[in-house]
Formats: sequence, C-alpha cells, structure tokens
Amino acid sequence: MTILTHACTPVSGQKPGTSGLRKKTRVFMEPGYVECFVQSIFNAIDGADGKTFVIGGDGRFFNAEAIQTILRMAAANGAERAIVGQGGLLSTPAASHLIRKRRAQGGLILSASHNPGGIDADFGLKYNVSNGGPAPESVTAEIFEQTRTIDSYKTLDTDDIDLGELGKTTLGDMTVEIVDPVADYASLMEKLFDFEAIKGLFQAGFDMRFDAMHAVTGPYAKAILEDRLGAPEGTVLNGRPSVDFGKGHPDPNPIWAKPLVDMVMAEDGPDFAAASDGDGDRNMILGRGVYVTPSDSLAVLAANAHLAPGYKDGIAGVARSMPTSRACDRVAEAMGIACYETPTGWKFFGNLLDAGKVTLCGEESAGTGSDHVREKDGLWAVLLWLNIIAVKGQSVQHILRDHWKEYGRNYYSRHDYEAVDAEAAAALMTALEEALPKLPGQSAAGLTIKEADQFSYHDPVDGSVSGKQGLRITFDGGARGVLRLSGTGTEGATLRIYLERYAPPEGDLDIETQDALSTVAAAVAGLADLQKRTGRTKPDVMT
Ligand code: VG1
Ligand code: CO
Repeated sequence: MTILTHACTPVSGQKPGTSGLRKKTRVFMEPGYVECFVQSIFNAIDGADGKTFVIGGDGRFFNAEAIQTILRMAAANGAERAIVGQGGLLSTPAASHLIRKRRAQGGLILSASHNPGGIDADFGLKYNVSNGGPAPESVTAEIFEQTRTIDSYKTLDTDDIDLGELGKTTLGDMTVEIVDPVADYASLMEKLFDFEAIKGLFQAGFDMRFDAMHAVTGPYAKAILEDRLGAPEGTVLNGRPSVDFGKGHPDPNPIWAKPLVDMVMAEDGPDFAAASDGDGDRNMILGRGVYVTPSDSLAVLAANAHLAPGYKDGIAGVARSMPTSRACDRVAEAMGIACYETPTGWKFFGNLLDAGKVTLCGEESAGTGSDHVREKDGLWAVLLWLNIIAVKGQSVQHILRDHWKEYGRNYYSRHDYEAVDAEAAAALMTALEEALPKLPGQSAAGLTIKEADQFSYHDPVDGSVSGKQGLRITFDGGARGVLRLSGTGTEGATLRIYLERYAPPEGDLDIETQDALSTVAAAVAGLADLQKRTGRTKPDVMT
C-alpha cells in the first residue's frame, strides 16, 4: 500500500467553534478541505502513530464519504486501529462512551448537530479526546494553529471499505473494526437506570412518543424504548436516520419539533414525549400539557437523580453553562452541594467531571448529561425522566409543579436573532461591553441594573482562563439578561439573548413565559440598541 503525500493550502477560517468545526456542506466537499482539517488534527495531537480512534457521525449527507477519507488518512498517519459505527453511524454520546470503554486516544465525530443536513445545508467535524469529551480549548487552539500553516496531508491509495459489514478488516496496516453503534450504549443505560421499573410503567399503559427527527437516535431509541423496555411499536417517531433529516431541522425545541409539541399539548395527548437532535446529544422533555424548559429539566433531574440506581448515592455537584437559568443553583444549595458556572459548550464540563466535582451538567440549549460519558446525552435524559416518573408514580406536570412549589420558578427564554450581519453583531457586542461599567444603578424599561460584566471563566481544575464568554446584566430583584454570539452558526452571526426572572414559591407561578419576561426583554433590547444595530424588531426563534 502506498502512502501518498498531497500538498494542501492552509484555509483560513477553519477555527473550531463551540463544538468543533461547522461549515456549509459544500465547503467540506471542496477538494482537500476535510483532508487539510483532519491532518491538522493529527498534527495537533502529536501524530496518529499507534493510536486508536473512534469514528462515526450522525448520518447526514457526506457522512460516509468523509469517514472513508478519515480512515485512509488515519491509516496513512500510522494509526493502529479505527473503531467505526456500522453504516458510519454513532450518536455523539455513544461515541463518547466508546472512546472511554475502548480506551481510545480520541475520536472524530461527524455532525453539525441540530443544524439541517444536505448538500446545501451544514456539516461538521469535531475531535474528542481520551476522556470521551470534546477537545479542550488548548487542543482546539493547536488545531487552529495547524490549519494556518499546514502544507501537506498523508493518505492511502485504496478503495473505500464496506462500512455496512460488522467485524474487522484492515486498511494498510490499520485495523478497522465496524461495531454495532447501539449495543454498548444500550448496556450502559441498562446499568444506570431501573429498566424493570420503566418496563412496568409501559406495561401499565403509560403512553409515550419519542421523536428521533429522522436523525441518529432512531436506532438507539427503538432498541432501548421499544425492544428492551417494551414500549409499543410506534412509540418512536421518525426513527429512520436520513441524510437530510426529512428536510427538517433536527433541533428538539418547540419550534422545530412542533408536531410533537402539539400532540402532547392536546387533552388526549400522550403522558410523556421527548425528542433528540441530529447527533443525539440534546433532549426536549414534555408531559401532557407541559413543556419542561431545559434549565428546569436540569434542576428537576438534580433534585431526583438519586431515584435511579446509577445515582443512588447522590450527586457530587452540578454544573451549568452561564446562560442556563439558575434553577439548579437552588437545588444545589438545598442539597448542600456545589454548583459551577461554566462557559457555553460541553468541553468546559470535562475537567469538573473528570475531577469528580460534579455528577450532572446541563445547558439551556437542551443539553443534559452526567459523568457516565463526557458529552451531553439526549436519551440518557429521557431515561432518567422515565425512571423518576416510574418511581414517583406522578405525571411530568405534577413533578414540575411540586418542584416550583418547593424551589420557586425561574421563568426563562432564549431569543435568537439569526443571520445577522456579522459586523453589526460584533459592533453591538463591543458597544455594550464598553458601556458595562457605567450600567449599575441605571434603569432600563423600569428595571434598575444591579451588576453588569463580561463573563470570564477560571477553570478550578487546570487553572485555565477563558475570557469573553458573554455579557451579563442583572437587575434588582434577580432578573437577568445575557448576550452572546453563537459559535456554531454557518451564516452571518447569530445573536443569542437569554432572559430570566425568578418567582419565589409563594409568587405567581403561572404567567405565560414570554409575558413574564417581556420587561427584561425590553430592557436588554434597549441597552443593546438592538433594533438600530441589527434592523430587527423581533427574534427569529424563541425557545
Ligand atoms: C450551541 C448551544 C450550546 C451547545 C452548542 C453545541 O452553541 O448554545 O449550548 O453546547 O450549540 O451543541 P452556540 O455557540 O451556537 O450558542 V450541539 O447539540 O451542536 O453539539
Ligand atoms: Co447535538
């Protein structure tokens, strides 16, 4: 087998964002593009020689082709073994688990997550390290450095291998193992949760729908919910992964999963509904007549995790991304455990999880997870909810209301302004950042500003500092607005405004969310000069 060395030109803008590199699919399809980025990854980690990598993706358009390229390059770079999900499929949490279980040095995960798929949509590639989690900033910075100087990549002159056939083959001197993408993950779930109790729930007629959104969790959800837990066939909707996710956005929120939300809001709707995203790391939780915000979900799970066998000894601590509502802080306080606030992106939870400082983590963007892997995990969250429902014998609505009555309610919403002119968005952020020191004491939309700062994170484990992670404005009375620019978009800039307001247990717990937050929204829009700077009067997406 000949190892070929091809020239490649450094391509600017290959900067990994919140979660790996995301670009339009056609950009990834440009000759040499994937190659240049993958070689940069190998160079950044001191080569691939003798290493084992886990490789898989969410099945979107170009997934299989990119995997063939990566395999040839891994072999040419001296890797010893590649463990690949059958058909090129691996959900992000399942890939994280495989890296850990097989003690691989790393993993290459192909996904643009909740972004649409297809030749005119989005593609992504992310490198995960040996703890199973997304590469920390030190590694992504080195990858970025490499992309700017790289001038050649190594590959093999070989045919594609059959990704559909389970078992071992070789590619050059590298062993390629094609594995069942579901089996190990399903066994892990069986260890964490009381499958007998959940089975009992379904036997008693508990009615659930899981919307896999034509994405990667279909096979996982069918194997676990329908085959192992005995939920009736038809529980899993849109369960066959498709390259363009049925032309939808595989984003589990009330906008993109509206049919599911409508179903569960109906009087005769199912008891419980859930959805996951393109790569299976996000989750949305609903009960009949009620949508659980991801921030509330994290708080409820933290308060009740001990009801599941995998967490029966309690949890060490919780962590949430900064813009996530502070609902879980109240639970942590009551439990006497620590609550950490990290920047947006799962990579910041890795150190806390590795050090045993936290057991559960979550983000407002529909991400929840625990120390069982080093990624957020959609189906895990669904199973933990099912386990809690089975033990408590209560509906989602009941559990959520009891939670608010005990801890109070953090009204919460995120407003996204998409495809904003990138310069205008950057200018808005700079102007507001410069104004921050003058804000305390001023009033906006009738609210008095208490504090205002730019969030900077000091990692308590490795001491690293990550600056410029979002602008925070808190108001007297505890309301809060946070602004940051998305690091996962592929068109212009996406401005995210996160709004929160707290109502104590004895306060009004039944206000419509957007009504509850309208004053905070107006205050933030005014302070940011939103309309003038972006030309927008209302958000594109409110979740
Ligand atoms: C978004 C979310 C963030 C999440 C990231 C990756 O990032 O806000 O919470 O970790 O997506 O999720 P940003 O920079 O666009 O706000 V996924 O499901 O794409 O791996
Ligand atoms: Co995702």
